[in-house]
Amino acid sequence: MPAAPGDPVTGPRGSVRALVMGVVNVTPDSFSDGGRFLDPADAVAHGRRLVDEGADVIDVGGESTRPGAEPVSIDEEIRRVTPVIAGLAGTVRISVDTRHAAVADAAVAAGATMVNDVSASLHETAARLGVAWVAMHMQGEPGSMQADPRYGDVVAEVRGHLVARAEAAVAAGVQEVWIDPGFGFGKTVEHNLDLLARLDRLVATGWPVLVGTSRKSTLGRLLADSDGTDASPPVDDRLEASLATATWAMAQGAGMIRAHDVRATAQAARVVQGEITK
Ligand code: HH2
Repeated sequence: MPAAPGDPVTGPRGSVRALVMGVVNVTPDSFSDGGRFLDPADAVAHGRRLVDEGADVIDVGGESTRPGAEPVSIDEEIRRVTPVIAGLAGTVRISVDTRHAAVADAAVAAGATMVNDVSASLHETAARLGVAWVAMHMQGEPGSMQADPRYGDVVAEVRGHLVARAEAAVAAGVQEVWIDPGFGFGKTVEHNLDLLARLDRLVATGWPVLVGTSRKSTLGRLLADSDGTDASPPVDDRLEASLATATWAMAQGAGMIRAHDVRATAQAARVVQGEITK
């Protein structure tokens, strides 16, 4: 039996609102907010701002996983994330965005209660630490994943992989498991759109689904196509597509949306749920 998602928010008509995971990247090179929150005080202030804007969870990351990103040492990743997690813990639920068990250990010691794992391999660490675990699908490694991603049936393959990882996590003792199709992680624009179109197939597994399309390059392509300019807008000018895809995902039954633009995403979540009635 899939684990229940954490703290669902129920609306006046009994509908369940999708949770909003706000992103705080303590990195010099993240594709969207790289270099803006390298100072822990700035990162904590940004996290608090996102909580005020309606974030239910703050996802703190110390390593960019954008295509071609430079790897960071474990020590450096720990040095980046732990003061920020400690500064935010107690005010909001914290997840740590990491592929490394040692970083997860340090992050949980600092106050994180969820491991957001783009490698989908840290289930035993999450079980040992007694925290929630996100299994995200990625084909390949960040350095080369966009070189030539290939699938027979992308929806079936991602679904099968995530269900197997979720079952392994429960067998290892993880109490709360989320699955995430990993938009942009070893996928072409067409793969991403197929996964989005058939998100209901992931939701139908019964595992709570996390979706992160926010500001990604596929959305830049869609916006360029939609206004006929053929020019992809800059990352911080992709709000319409981020909200459109987040709203679609919520309507398909996604339980949590990972977003940079938290105020607008949280408002969209309340609208979808029917909390706003006038
Ligand atoms: N996307 C990114 C990072 N972590 N985690 C999950 N579960 N799902 C995602 O789609 C996802 C993720 C990439 O976005 P960002 O953190 O803004 O960029 P970067 O990897 O460059 O730090």
